[in-house]
Amino acid sequence: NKIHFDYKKHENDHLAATFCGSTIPAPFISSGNFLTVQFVSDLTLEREGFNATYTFVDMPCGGTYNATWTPQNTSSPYVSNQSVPLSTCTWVIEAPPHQQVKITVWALQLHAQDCAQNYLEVQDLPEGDERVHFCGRNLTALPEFYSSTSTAMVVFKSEVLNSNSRVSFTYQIADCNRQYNRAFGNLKSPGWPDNYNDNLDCTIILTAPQNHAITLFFHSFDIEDSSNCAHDFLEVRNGSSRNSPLLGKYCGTLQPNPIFSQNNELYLQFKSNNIISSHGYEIIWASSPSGCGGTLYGDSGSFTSPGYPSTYPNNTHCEWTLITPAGRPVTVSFYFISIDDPGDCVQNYLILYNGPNATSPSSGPYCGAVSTANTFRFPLVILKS
Ligand SMILES: [Ca+2]
Repeated sequence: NKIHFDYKKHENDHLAATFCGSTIPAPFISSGNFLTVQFVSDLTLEREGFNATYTFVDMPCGGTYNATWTPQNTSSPYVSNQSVPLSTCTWVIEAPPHQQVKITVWALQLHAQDCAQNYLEVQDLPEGDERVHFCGRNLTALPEFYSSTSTAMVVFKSEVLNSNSRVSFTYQIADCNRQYNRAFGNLKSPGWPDNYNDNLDCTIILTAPQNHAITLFFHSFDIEDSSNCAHDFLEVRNGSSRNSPLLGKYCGTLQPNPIFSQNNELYLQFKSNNIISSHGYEIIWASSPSGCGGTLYGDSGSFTSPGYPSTYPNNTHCEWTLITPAGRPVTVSFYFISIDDPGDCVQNYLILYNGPNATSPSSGPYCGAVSTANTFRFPLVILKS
């Protein structure tokens, strides 16, 4: 028979402690304004159980807040000439159903570089696709965070709270505009997997690291079909503005071919008119210095060699690392390969590794022309020509 003390709002959050026997547990302080206590007993032996008292305490920071369309600020308290020992502050930011939360961290100082004791973490609740973790020395790049669910959680952990250890951020309901400064991610139409709304005009700007080129792979696509895509459409431009060269304008249900950018920026615009909506889109994007490959992140997706369905160029070296959010094994299926090689797969080949790098056990190399369904549980895929 045991008691769980749990500062969680949803399954899979933080289990704080489990107790049984007759030793009285020490007082427990939650990190936010919620605490779940679970009492479980089995089929045998009955005892008195437990009694407990609870009260609130003034915490230095954290709590549950409702996001509004107007940005609101919150901070850890400013402590000027003393140090307050601190463990964790947790903010839970809730948006209305079917909306997302936008978090903008505009100041972050950490007491020490020990990443286990001093960090800022922002993630979806319950745990979804999005999670960012800041610690150590490099705190200059603080990208905006958009939740994929209607709730975001901000955790600030620090050994002490003082003028050199603090965080300030803004939270609000996210509109459909996005600006991502990172190497890879997923894009879903607003409301996904439900239909998108009418009268949307959303701008999405992808900025990968310098010298990277971006690839967009369309995983699902269903936008109201109309002549010249005049009603609803997704436009992709090679650059960072509305005036950048147009790479494609898409609508209907035909899945667009992958898009290979020429530099590290892509500008997407998604527009819907005032009548008829569809399912929308799900896009996986990756980037790398070689113009192909990169990290592919998500529950499921698809990817191709560079230029596909045209031919790949000579001197290709692409490495894709496949990561699933829950850390489950990755399954890769090939329906078609056409890689020209004299036959020994030494110069031109596709190879898979069952681990994070090329020292892991491999499958392949493969070359030639094959059109059978081959399935692998390997997360690293390399194409060389
Ligand atoms: Ca429409």
